[in-house]
Amino acid sequence: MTSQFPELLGFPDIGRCRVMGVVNVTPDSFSDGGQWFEADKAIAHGLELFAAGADIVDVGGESTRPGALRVDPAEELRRVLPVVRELAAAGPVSIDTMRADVAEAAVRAGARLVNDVSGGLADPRMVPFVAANRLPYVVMHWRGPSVDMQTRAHYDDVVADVRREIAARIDAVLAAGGDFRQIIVDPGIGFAKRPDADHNWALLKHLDQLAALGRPVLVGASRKAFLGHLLAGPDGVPRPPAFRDHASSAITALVAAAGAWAVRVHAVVADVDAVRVAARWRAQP
Ligand code: PMM
Repeated sequence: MTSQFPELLGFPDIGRCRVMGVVNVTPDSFSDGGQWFEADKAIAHGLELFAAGADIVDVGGESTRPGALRVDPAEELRRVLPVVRELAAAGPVSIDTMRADVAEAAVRAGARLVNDVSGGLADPRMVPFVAANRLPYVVMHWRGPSVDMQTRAHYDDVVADVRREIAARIDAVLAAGGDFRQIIVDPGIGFAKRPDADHNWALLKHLDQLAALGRPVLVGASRKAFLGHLLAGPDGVPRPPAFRDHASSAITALVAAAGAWAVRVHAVVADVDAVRVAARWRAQP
């Protein structure tokens, strides 16, 4: 990947990979389910992430773990809005949602980036909304709802297939009148990707193929199942999510050195150092 990030509306280049800290206002996320389900706890956690050096805090009210069912839209709004409003006063906030109504309310409450794991496929009103408002918009690779997404983890060539499917979603944003410079792409680590196959590793190793689409790349690998699988003990039992942070930071260093625009992570502190190491690494001729 090149040393400069492509221009992104609303987010000037800071010369290194950004750290996006995660606040899941959900009872059931795989990584931190229930810990930040109450608004005051979620807000306190988001403020801690900013204090620890997060460049962006990503607030979500719907779990997308494999097998998860959709949350009711009114409940999703109830979960995220007070948290977005409070955190947006402290720093840049992104809203992690597949719903245009939730995105719109969150943007009104101060969110500056829309992170849609469905890449606009889940809600037909999402792409027209972000396009009309020229909002920075994460287009993640997605093949359908979490409830049975792992049944769709079939690829001829995972890197080429994911790239082609993301390119189609970029085209959808442009066809709706959107701006190329508002788009961020994301390979969707763990989404219709098998933890015991090459899928996630191939995408991470070949991020340059995704970057060749001409847009900044966001990577969300933190605590995901492929790391639990890698770090399984001699009994073959996957390492639990709470014990995957060192491996997550190692991924941060690797993808930041490879030119990722941002990493979406849970633990933040080590990742903040990792992106600085990677920036220095990249600066060295
Ligand atoms: N992963 C999760 C949720 N939102 N958003 C983006 N852009 N990329 C991701 O990989 C991603 C995401 C699921 O992880 P979590 O349950 O720990 O939030």
